[in-house]
Amino acid sequence: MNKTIDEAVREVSRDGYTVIEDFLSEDQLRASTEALVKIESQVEFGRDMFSGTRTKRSSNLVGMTRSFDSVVTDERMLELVRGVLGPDIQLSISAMIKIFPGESHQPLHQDDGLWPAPRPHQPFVLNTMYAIDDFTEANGGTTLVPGSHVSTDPVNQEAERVSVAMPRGSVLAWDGATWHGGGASQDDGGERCGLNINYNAGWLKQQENQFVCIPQEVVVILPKTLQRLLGYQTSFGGILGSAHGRDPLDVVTDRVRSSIQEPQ
Ligand SMILES: O=C(O)CCC(=O)C(=O)O
Repeated sequence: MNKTIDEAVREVSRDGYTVIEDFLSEDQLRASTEALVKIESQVEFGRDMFSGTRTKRSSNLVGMTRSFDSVVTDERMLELVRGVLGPDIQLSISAMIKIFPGESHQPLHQDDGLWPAPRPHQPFVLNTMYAIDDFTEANGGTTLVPGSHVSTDPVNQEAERVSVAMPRGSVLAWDGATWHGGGASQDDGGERCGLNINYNAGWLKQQENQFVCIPQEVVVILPKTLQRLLGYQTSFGGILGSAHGRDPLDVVTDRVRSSIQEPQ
């Protein structure tokens, strides 16, 4: 890694984003690459300017395969997420975004605009994009408007964007308030596959409904850190998010176990 997690947290706070090189291990990269090749072969290009007519997307990756578990639960990343959002965090959405040659700039937007909170507000969304290919200005590397996370007004769509160039295995992390968008890709720019894992504060609704996307029979066999990130957790001393006054993970585990034991 080319910086410490503390430095990365400070950059997100100051600039709205950070890039950490050499983040993914060889195993994480191999597993992610292999899984994304399969996933990508099953999806079509988007149909509008926002999703990108030369972009392929797939979401609910955690519901599809176990290949990304070690990335989603990577302790270094969770330290970064907690450093920005505070201790109570969860997974919001897991997705693939692959841009192909000929794509145009995605409109600038803020990812935390899904939650109608007046600005300025504390950071409550922290998004990541892992470079599964090298990201370059030519192949649609993510673009951002530095410092725009503190703006209370919408930025101009013509605002100057910084294009993130980062080698395969790096990760870009940004405050959900930072104005950004997928980059334009030149005809000879090559393809750019990104693994997009987004987190939000544990007290918010998740972008992707993890309780529906991942069957409870699967949830109970996942690593504890992932179970908690999916939302099977409480905060405020066990009050917020409880189930029948209990830890929701205990309730789900008991339910799945008893359904397995009961004769049909
Ligand atoms: O693909 C990218 O680099 C960013 C995509 C993005 O911001 C989005 O689809 O919301």
